[in-house]
Amino acid sequence: MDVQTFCRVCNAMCGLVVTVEDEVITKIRGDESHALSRGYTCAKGRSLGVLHHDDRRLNQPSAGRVDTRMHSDWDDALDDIADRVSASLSDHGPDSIAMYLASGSAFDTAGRRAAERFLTLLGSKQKYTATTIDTPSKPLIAELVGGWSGLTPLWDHESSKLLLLFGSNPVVSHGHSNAIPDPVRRFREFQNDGGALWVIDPRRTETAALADRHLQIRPGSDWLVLGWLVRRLLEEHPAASTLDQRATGAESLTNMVALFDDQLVSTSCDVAIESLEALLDAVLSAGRVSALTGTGVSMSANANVTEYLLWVLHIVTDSYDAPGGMWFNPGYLLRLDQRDLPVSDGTPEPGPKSRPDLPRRFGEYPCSALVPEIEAGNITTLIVVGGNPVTALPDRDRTLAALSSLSTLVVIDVLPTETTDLATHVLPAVDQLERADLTWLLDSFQLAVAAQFTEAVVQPLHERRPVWWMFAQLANRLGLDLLPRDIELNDQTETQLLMKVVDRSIDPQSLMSTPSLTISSGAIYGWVTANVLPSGMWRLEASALQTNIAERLENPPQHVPSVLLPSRRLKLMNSQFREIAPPGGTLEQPAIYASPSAVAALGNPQLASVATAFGTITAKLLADETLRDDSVVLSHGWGDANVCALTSAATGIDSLTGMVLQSGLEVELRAAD
Ligand SMILES: Nc1nc2c(c(=O)[nH]1)N[C@H]1C(S)=C(S)[C@@H](COP(=O)(O)OP(=O)(O)OC[C@H]3O[C@@H](n4cnc5c(=O)[nH]c(N)nc54)[C@H](O)[C@@H]3O)O[C@H]1N2
Ligand SMILES: Nc1nc2c(c(=O)[nH]1)N[C@H]1C(S)=C(S)[C@@H](COP(=O)(O)OP(=O)(O)OC[C@H]3O[C@@H](n4cnc5c(=O)[nH]c(N)nc54)[C@H](O)[C@@H]3O)O[C@H]1N2
Ligand code: SF4
Ligand SMILES: [Mo]
Repeated sequence: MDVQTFCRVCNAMCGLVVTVEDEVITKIRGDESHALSRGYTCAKGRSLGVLHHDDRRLNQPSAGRVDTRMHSDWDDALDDIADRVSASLSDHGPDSIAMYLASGSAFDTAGRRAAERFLTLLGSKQKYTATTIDTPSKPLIAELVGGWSGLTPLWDHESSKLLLLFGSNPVVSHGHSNAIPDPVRRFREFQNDGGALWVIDPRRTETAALADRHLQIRPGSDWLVLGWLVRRLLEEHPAASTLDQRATGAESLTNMVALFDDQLVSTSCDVAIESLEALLDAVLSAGRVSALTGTGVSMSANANVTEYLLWVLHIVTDSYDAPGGMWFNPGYLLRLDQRDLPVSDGTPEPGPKSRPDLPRRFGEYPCSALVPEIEAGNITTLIVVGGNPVTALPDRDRTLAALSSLSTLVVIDVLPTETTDLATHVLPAVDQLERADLTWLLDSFQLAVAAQFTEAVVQPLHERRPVWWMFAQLANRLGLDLLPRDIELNDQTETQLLMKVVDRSIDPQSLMSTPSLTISSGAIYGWVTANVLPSGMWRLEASALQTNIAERLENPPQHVPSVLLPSRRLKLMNSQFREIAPPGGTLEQPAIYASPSAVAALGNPQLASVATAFGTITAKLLADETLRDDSVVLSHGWGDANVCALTSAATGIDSLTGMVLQSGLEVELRAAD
């Protein structure tokens, strides 16, 4: 039997057709009828059957630290956790209980909603998500310039004529905040329709290989390219003359960008001025522009200023909320255009008790505060929902010590990880093919106003349970009303919980009765300008950022021997799929990549080490001709070769978002044979 469903590993959420025989998944292929992924899948999506049946899966709850851990039945495990939560509440108050919600929960609509509601019902403010590890500059700039942190500009893939990618590699990642399924075919179609793709990246990435132009800039210099571009566009772009009609703060901006002179920018970026002039010409001839950043920018020290100048670029060229530029997807399910959004001037709340200086924004504390809060004894109970903080947070050794010191660490996952190793309780979640679901949380990251509902493809194996069920059970034990009043705990609960979301959608009937993706429209324009922007105007003044840019201009990027670049691997999703090979395929292995001349300079060793003041990682060394000589790649997510051993809060925390800087670190590359 073939069942239509969709992949819930990454934002692209590709359509899948899963062949099931007697509850055994025998094949997974791309769904040709899915209007956005059009039959495309990657190895991860095709290996979900392997994951479903894998021997290493967590199949039963267990309790105790790893060396004395025992299997337990669900009732005992939940009773024990509920007792501990209750004791934490009465002894130390609600903020002693924290939750880390990450990639493995972002696509579990019922589970994610239940987990967040559980924390809210407890009255705890201790919410942490992966957003503050890799993306906080995006909601920050959206809030400062657009008034609401949830505004996500999207590439208008049907009408734009110019796409600029700064530090993003969608051919491998399928997009950072924009979901870009079927990337190769999609970029080729865009080019065949007259669109130009420019990639700005220190590595000649898989995406750069397809691009019309690649600017192989010095790491950390994107903001100079953008500042320079804005200066010239203010002088030469026709839309600049009407800037005062759509934005406030144009004057201070004009004064600030006057400092980006040709010589300074070209030298600092290590790019010929002719290439920058060609970029300017491309923008002038396209008129409007779509430009996106990825982790090469968003996890670096320059994240906020780069994102700010990127927004300025769009606003100066009148490219936001307008055809041919970028649009804002209100979401098929989220219906942002129908809601009163909490418009704000960007003033944060203070951070948690031990670190009030680490700002609380977007309803969560930054992940950089999690370990300090545990160390201070403020958090005694942590619940991890679909995350692997040991390979995601900076300061690996400090993270290990802090997590080990917790009196209760509940980890909800599908496989054993470095984090389940530290848990006091491990709860086995259903995998994505074992649950009904909806494309919900990432609704407004999609290339169309679209959504999909799926039934569970197979029954859960063993004692695996849905995440929503775990929190409903815990809530019951604590006397909290987690489920809506009209929903009871039975076989229908999962679908009923999802129906609550569907009911608010554009067309509930068609969504529930169509097994493939339902699209209501492509790009739509105008709702942000009309409903969200304060007085219909973008705010360019952002004085904290302008001051920051002025300071940076006094000390522009210079040559350093080796900089560590972040990079996704096609077969992995962060630390996921390290041990799950696609059918007929092989596993990914950790490796350090450096340019052929950097490798030769070390004497062509087999092994190399990458070191910072905080740690050293050794792995196989491979020459990679796509890299600049000053750039080194070691992807994150590995157990032994964990790059998080190299990063530390001491290397710098961004003061506006509390993000630890994990991209663009200066490292030392050494032979290790
Ligand atoms: N296959 C796969 N897909 C994934 C993931 C995965 O692990 N594997 N993870 C998912 C997640 S959580 C995320 S956040 C997204 C990330 O999605 P992307 O951001 O698109 O992916 P990255 O590979 O991290 O791309 C970062 C790029 O920045 C470049 N870079 C490094 N430093 C600089 C710099 O200073 N300036 C510029 N211009 N470029 C720089 C790097 O060379 C690299 O090409 O991917 C998602 N998709
Ligand atoms: N130094 C450095 N650090 C980084 C990065 C970097 O580039 N460099 N990248 C960062 C980025 S972009 C991100 S997003 C974070 C990622 O941080 P995390 O999201 O914490 O990392 P993942 O490894 O994706 O962990 C997801 C977990 O969810 C589990 N899981 C999978 N499916 C399910 C499911 O259906 N249900 C449940 N309950 N669990 C499931 C997986 O087994 C896995 O253990 O890490 C970041 N850390
Ligand atoms: S790109 Fe791969 S991992 Fe992402 S949704 Fe598609 S099949 Fe799944
Ligand atoms: Mo991420």
